[in-house]
Amino acid sequence: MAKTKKVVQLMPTDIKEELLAKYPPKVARKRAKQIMINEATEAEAPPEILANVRTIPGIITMRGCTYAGCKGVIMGPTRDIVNITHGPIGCGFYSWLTRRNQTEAGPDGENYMPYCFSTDMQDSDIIFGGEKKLAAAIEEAYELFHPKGICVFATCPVGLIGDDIHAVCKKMKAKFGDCNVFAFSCEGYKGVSQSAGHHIANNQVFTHLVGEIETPPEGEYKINLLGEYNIGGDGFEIDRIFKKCGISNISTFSGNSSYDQFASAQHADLNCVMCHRSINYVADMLETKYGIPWIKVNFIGAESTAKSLRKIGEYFGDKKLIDRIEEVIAEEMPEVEAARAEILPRTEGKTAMLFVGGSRAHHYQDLFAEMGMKTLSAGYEFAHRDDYEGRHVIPELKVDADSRNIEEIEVEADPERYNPRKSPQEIKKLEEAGYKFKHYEGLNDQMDKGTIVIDDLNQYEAEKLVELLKPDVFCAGIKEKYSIQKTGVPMKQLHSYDSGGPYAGFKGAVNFYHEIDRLVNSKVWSYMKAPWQESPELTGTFVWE
Ligand code: CFM
Repeated sequence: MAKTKKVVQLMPTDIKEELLAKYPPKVARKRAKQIMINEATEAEAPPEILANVRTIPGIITMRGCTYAGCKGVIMGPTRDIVNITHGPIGCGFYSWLTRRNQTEAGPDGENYMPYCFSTDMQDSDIIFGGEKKLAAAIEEAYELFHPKGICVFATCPVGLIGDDIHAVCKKMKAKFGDCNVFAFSCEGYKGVSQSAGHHIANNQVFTHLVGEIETPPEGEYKINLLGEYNIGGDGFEIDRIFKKCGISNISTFSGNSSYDQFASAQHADLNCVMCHRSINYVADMLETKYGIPWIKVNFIGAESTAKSLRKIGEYFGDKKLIDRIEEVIAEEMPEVEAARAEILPRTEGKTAMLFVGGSRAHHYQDLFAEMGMKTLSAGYEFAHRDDYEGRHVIPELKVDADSRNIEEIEVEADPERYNPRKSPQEIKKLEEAGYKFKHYEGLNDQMDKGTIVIDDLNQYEAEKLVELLKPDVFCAGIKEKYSIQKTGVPMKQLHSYDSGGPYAGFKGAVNFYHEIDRLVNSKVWSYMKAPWQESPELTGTFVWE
C-alpha cells in the first residue's frame, strides 16, 4: 500500500471534505469545526478551532480519562508518595508503570513507583460504601512504608456512590500526624479528557504540598521546571544540562520528583514551563501567591534547547551565567551538528504527521525541522484553544458545563511569602528588549500555510489522512501504532518513545535524528501485506472437519 503514489494534487479543502464525507450530517458539522486548515498570514489570524469539547459517542478517540491525567500524568512520576487508587482493580492495574516516567530512587532509596496500590473495590463496596475500606488501605500503607505523603485517587464508581474521600484523608492525616494525606476527585468521567485530571491534580498539589518546606534549598539561579515528566529519561538529560550551566533546578513538576521538591518549589526565582497544557495553572498560581514570574521553554530540539537556556540566562542577567551557558552550548553543539550533517541528506524533504496529547505535537516539530522534515498535519488529543491559537485567546474561552465541573481555586498573594522576584521596572525593561513572560504562541503559528490542524483525531480519520497524504512517518501513541503500520507507513510513538529516548536536550536530539532516519529510510513497512490484501476472501475450517 505504501507503494501507491502520493496524492500531491489534493488541496487541503479536498482532504477536509474527504475526512468528513462518511459522517452523518450532525457529526460532520461538529468535526468540521475541529479540522482547521491553517491559513495564517502575517495580517490575519487562522480560523478558530473547536477544542476541549466532548468526543462524539461512537467515535474511537485517542483520548484518555480524567483519572489518567491526574494519577498517571501529574502524580505518577513522584517516587516517594504512595498513590492509592480507590476503585476497581482495573484502573490501578492499567495505570501501573504504563507511562514511561523514569525516576532515580534518590539518596534515601524511597521509591514506591514499582508498586500498584489499590482498594480493589468489590460489588459490596459499591452497595454499602467504600470509605472504611479506603481508611484501612491508607492505614496499611502508612504502617508498611511510613511515607511523607499518601495520595488517594477517585475512579468513576467512587463519584457515583459518593464516598467522601477527602474526609477520610483528612481524618487519617490528623491521626498519623507525620504524613500528608490528601485526595483527588478525579473520577474518569469528570472532564472531556485527561486534561481535566491535570487541573484537578495541580490544584491539590498547590493547596496541600507546595510551600510546606520553609528552609530554602542551596544553589544559584534557582528555577522550577514545570511540565516535564521524564519520559524515557528526558528530565535526566535536561538536568544534566542545567547542572553543567550552574542552574539549580529546585523542583520538576513532576518528572523524577520527590515530595520535598514540590514542598520547596516556592523558593525558585523563575518558573520554566515546558508542557503548557498540563501545567500553566501552576505557573500562574506560583506567580500570584509567591511572585515568581514564568516563561515558556522547550527542550525538545537542540536549537530550542539552546534558545531556552539563553532565555534563562537573560532572565537572571548575570554575566557569569550567560557566559557559562554559551560555553555549554559551544561544547554540546558539535556532536549535534555532526549527527545532523550525517542524516540530513537522507531526511531532508521527508514528511511527518504528529497527533499527540497536548504539547508534543508542537514541540516535536522543532526536531523535525532540524532534520529538514516538513509537518503536513498535526493536532492534539485534548489541548485547549490557547495551545493551538496562543494564550491571547484565553479571555475568549467559553466556560461550558464540562469545564464548570472542575474546581477553580482562588489564589491570593501570600501575606508573608509573596516576594516579586523582579520589580515592574525590571520586567518592563526586559519586555522592551523583546523578552516574553507568560507567553505561548501555540501550535498553529509554527505550521505552514495550508497544513491541516485537527483536534481529537480519531481512528477513522487517522487512517484516512495517512491514505490521502502518505507521510513518511506518523507520530502518535500505542493505540494508533499498529493500524498505521498496517497501512505501510512507519509509526513512532511520541508518548512512550517505543522504549527509546531520551529525545530532549542535546543528546536527545542526536538520538531522535538517528531513530527517525532509520524509520523514514527503511522499506520494511512498504513490503507489508495484510492477509486480506493477498487473498481478499479468507476461508477457514473447523478442527473436526
Ligand atoms: Fe504534557 Fe506530557 Fe503532553 Fe500531557 Fe500525556 Fe505525556 Fe503527551 Mo502522553 S503532560 S500534554 S497528558 S507533554 S502522557 S508526558 S506524552 S499525552 S503530549
